[in-house]
Amino acid sequence: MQWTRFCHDITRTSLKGPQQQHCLEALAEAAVPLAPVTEAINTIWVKLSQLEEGYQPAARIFQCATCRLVDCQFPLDCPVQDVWVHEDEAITLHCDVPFAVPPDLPITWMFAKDIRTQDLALFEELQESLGEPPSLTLQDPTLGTIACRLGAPSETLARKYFYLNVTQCLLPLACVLVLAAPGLSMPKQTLNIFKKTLSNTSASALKKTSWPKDCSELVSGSPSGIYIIQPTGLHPIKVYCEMNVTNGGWTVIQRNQKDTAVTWAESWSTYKYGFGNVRSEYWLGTEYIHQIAKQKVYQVRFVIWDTKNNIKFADYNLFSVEDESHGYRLRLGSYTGTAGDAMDSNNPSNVHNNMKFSTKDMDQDTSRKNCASHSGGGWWYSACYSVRLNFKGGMTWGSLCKGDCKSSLILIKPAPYH
Ligand SMILES: [Ca+2]
Repeated sequence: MQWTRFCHDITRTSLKGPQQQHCLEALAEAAVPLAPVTEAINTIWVKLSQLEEGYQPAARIFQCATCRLVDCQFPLDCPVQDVWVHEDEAITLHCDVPFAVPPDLPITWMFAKDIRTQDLALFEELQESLGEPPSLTLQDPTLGTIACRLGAPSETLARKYFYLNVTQCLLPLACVLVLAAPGLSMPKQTLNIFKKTLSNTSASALKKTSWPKDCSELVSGSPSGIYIIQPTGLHPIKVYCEMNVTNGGWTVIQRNQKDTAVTWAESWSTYKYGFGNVRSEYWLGTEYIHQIAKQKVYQVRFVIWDTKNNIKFADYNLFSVEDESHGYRLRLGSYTGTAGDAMDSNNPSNVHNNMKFSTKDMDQDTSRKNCASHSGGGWWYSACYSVRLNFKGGMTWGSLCKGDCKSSLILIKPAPYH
């Protein structure tokens, strides 16, 4: 039973011990007035089990210790996100959540020094000063956790946590946090972490960061791995950069394997902001893909491992995704490659180029039925597909491998000038 595992993780005692018993009783008691919580806990466990990089076991325990309250109805507010502070760089954190926030919803930013936790009792509230965003100066470089709470303290709607890693703050430097909340005026929608010298502490000296806008802007010679990028107008996001193939600089927007634990059967909003583990299977987020690809002229490479694990690829010399109001419609240029031009077939019933994105709760395909419900995952469905990569249990790429492709990878980077 899930609760048994829960309580064992929380109490670290034997399965028959009194603490374990107490924990189980508390969970049972908490579940009575909140029947959907059990379901929420199960959902969260599945999601958390998919998240490893940047998510701490201790945080999971705290998280799950409080899941019997109302806080975790929205699984996406659960994971802790690492925030790295580098010299002369600033980070912008958004307290955004994948659902509409009422304009009068109270927002509280909080900070817990030196600890990595999701226990709100340990946080200090950061007071907003009149006329400017609330801020916190860290006198000494320190670790800590930043929390954003949406809703009244007695009735929390959602929380987000950011773990501040300032290990790269050098001693003569201090970190200043400038806080803001969603649903308010633009300057208040974000939390900015600035780093500056002690001799230059005026707020006007705060400097905007310059994270790479995509993986192609990483320093030459950088290895493949996880990086923070910040597309223009967006908060920093974590992505995997593929730096080894074809001159590197590729931003990985999708990765999947036949035996993935990810179901891929997610909602529109989950696809919008992404899911999975950047080190293994993941979807970067339809909105983020759109935001990255609108910065410059991009190309895309689909990499497919076929049934026999041969690597095939399909390049399109142009790649863009329209904005959400246009359904995240896909636009591809002309094809070269070894996998076959399966995204842009001549058959209108299974073409993907120029199609809107569809999920099980957002049918924008050209079929009478709901392709995403019927065929799974979220994709640029027509009626319905010749390519199905966002799928658990074997992907499809045209006639190359039908439901038994081993792995897939979708990479984008700025197109070379011709
Ligand atoms: Ca339809």
